[in-house]
Amino acid sequence: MYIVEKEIKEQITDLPRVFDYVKNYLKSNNLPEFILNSDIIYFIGCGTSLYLSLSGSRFFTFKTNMETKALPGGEIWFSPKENIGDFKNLRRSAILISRSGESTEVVKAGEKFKEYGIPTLGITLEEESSLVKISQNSIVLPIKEDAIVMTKSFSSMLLTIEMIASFVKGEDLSIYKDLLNEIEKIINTANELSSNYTHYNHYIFLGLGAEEGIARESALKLEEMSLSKIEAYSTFEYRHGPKSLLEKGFLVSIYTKGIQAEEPLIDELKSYGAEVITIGGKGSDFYISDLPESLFLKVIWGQILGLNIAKSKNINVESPRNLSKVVKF
Ligand code: F1P
Repeated sequence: MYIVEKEIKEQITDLPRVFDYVKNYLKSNNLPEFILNSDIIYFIGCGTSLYLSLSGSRFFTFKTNMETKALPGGEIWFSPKENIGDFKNLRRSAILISRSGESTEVVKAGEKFKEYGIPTLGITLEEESSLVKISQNSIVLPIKEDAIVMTKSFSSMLLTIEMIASFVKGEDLSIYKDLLNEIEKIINTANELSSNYTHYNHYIFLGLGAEEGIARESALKLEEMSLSKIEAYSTFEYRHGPKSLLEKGFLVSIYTKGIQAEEPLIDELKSYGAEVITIGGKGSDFYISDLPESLFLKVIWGQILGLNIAKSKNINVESPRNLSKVVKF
C-alpha cells in the first residue's frame, strides 16, 4: 500500500488525537492574547498550506466576525507593502502554517512580520523547525506525515484552525467530536464513488467561501498524484470565461453550499456535456454533513479521487514529478 493511501486512512485515528490535543491547548488558555485582540489576522502558507490558509481564514471570519486575509508566504517576503501595508494603528497578527515548518517563503514571511512588529502563531508538525523558532507562539500537532503529498496534515491543521475559531466564538467544541465519528464512512464512500470517476479527460473543482480552499487543494491533490493539469475556481467565476473549454469528458466537482443559485449553474454545466458531482450537505451526490464545521472532512473527496485516478493510470503517487517534501529556495 502506498504511504499516501495509509496516511489518508490514518485520518480515522489521527484526527481524534489532534482534536484532544487542540482542545487541551485551548482549555488551558494557551491561545495567545494577540490573536484574540487582533483587528486583522493574516493566514500565511505555501501550496497545500496556502489553500488551508484560504479555507481557514474564511471559516475564521465566518465564525468570529473578525477580519482575516490569506496570502502566500512569497507575497509577504517580497511584496509586504502591497499586501499588508504599514499601518501603525491596526492591531495585527499572523498565523503561519507549514507542515515541515521549513518552506522558505513562510519562514521569510515570519521574519518580515517580526520586522513590521506583527506577532505570529505557527502551526506545524515539526517541533524543531525554523517556523517554531521564528514564531512567538506555536502549535505543534502530535502527528507525523512521511509522504511528499500532504493529506492528513491538511485536515489536521484545518481542524485546528476551525477549533480555534469556535473557541474564540465561545462555542462548545463537542460538535467536532461528533464529526470525527464520520471519517471512516466518508473515506469508504469516497472510495466507492470515485471508482466511477477515474476515466475523465479533465477535472474541475469549484467551491465558494471557505470551500474555495478545499476546491483548490483538491485540484492540487489530483495534480500531484495523477500528474494531470486540473483547475479550481471560486464557484461562480467558472461562468466568466473558463466554461468556454467545457465539453464531454469533463468532471466538475462542486463543493456545494446548497444555495439556490447553484442549481441553474449545475444545469448549465451539464448542458455543455460535462458530468457534475456535488459534495456537501443535504441533497448532494456525496453527502458529508450540513454543518459548516465539516469543512475539514470535505477534502477527503479530492484526496481519494486523486489517489484512485493515479492507481488507474499506474502512476506512483509516492514521487510526484519535480516535487520534494520540503520546498526551499
Ligand atoms: C507545503 C508543500 C506542499 C507540497 C509538498 C511540499 O509545504 O509545498 O504544498 O504538496 O508536499 O510542501 P509546508 O510548508 O506545508 O511544509
